[in-house]
Amino acid sequence: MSEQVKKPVGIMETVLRDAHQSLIATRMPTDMMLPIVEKMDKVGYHAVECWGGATFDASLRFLKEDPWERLRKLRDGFKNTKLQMLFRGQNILGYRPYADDVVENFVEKSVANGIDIIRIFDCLNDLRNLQATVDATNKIKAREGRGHAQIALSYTLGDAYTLEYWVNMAKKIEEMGADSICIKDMAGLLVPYKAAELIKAMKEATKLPIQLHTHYTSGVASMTYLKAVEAGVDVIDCAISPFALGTSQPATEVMVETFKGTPYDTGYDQNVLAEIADYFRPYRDECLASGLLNPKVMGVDIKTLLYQVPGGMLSNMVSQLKEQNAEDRYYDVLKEIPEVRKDLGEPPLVTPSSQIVGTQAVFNVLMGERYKMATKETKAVLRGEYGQTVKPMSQEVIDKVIPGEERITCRPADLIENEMDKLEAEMKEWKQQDEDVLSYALFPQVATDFFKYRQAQQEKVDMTQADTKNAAYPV
Ligand SMILES: [Mn+2]
Repeated sequence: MSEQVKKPVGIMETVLRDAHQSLIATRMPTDMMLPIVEKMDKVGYHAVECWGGATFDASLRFLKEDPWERLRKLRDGFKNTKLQMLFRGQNILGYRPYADDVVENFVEKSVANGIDIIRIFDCLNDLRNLQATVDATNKIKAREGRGHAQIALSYTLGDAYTLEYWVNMAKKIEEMGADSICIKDMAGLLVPYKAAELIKAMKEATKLPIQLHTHYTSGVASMTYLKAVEAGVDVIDCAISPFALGTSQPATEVMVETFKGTPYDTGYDQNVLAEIADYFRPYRDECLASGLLNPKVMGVDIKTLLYQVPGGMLSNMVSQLKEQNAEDRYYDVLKEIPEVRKDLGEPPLVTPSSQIVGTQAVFNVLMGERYKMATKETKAVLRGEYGQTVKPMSQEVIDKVIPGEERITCRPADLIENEMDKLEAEMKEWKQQDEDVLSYALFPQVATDFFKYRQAQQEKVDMTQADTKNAAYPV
């Protein structure tokens, strides 16, 4: 590119979603967010990610907040900035596949309450699991002129994941009617020169804008962004410095400064960014002091690159081994993880496939025989209930774990009947807004507990008398 041609890179700010999900278990309350919204709205971010992922679950479960209410308040404050959410394809924001009517309804309500851009991913990169969400978004776009469907490819390494694989996926995404593509590198596996190669090849294959999402876990992320931007990536995901680095994203201010005076100059005002950082810094200190932010997650974890296992999955595995008094088997399990992943068709390791592969690897090692016991989820993956994997699954393992059982090859949601009416009937005594049905659909127990809490609050129950531990609120 000649020095004269300007191509400012966009930044999506993640502090209101992924940054606090990655560093402080998604515990930032709405009250912490609202006072800084007006300032954040002045930056000119490409978008602010503020919803979806674990924020929905954590709001209801731990913060006793209505996530829909949070979204409406943020929408009120952000007058000029696009709001983005993360959506797990057919699993929406939950952990099981839902019928298409729930997916469509959720997309409708997300946009109606303030979301502009929906980033949709599938843990197997099975694009069929993303079509219903893309279609629902496009329907709104045709009707109202707003709504943007971004398909995210879960980035991973392995024999099947060649440059051709990613390029073909980019072409298919364009055909599906998505508005943009994201490369979602949840474990920080994408190294700088590979990123340049990947972005260049994908930009040649598609006209769609490409956004890059990574985590600082392995320590290479800001260099990866530099090479990706030089190769033509359109948007990068960053977090304001007090909630950047470690298991979070590269720091916004650092990337802004890096590209200053180059064709990629963001044009953002460092003074405004500094004020935003000043606002969040005392909260970071508070999180450190309370232990909510563990300094351990702020370092470089090079094991991520060595074993290609996301950090969260490693810590899960360690706690599972601890429970079984089998911490000495750590390295055996680490060796078993890629084997299980291969047996299951070499999927990316991202929620929920990461938990499925990790737990099965622990079982295989501790039982002394591979697949002597298989989890419910491993069986479901082998039956095809999560979708199609990039490589075939091991026939030997299929024969051992689900002998003689029927396997499905269709889009899994084709077998799920519409369920909105049934869900609404189940929860109608608590319904105060249409969105409540969707909260209930995703987390039936947690949402019901929240509805009880909400009702108790509205009826001015003395909360000191409420048995919050057992979610019992005297009404
Ligand atoms: Mn992420």
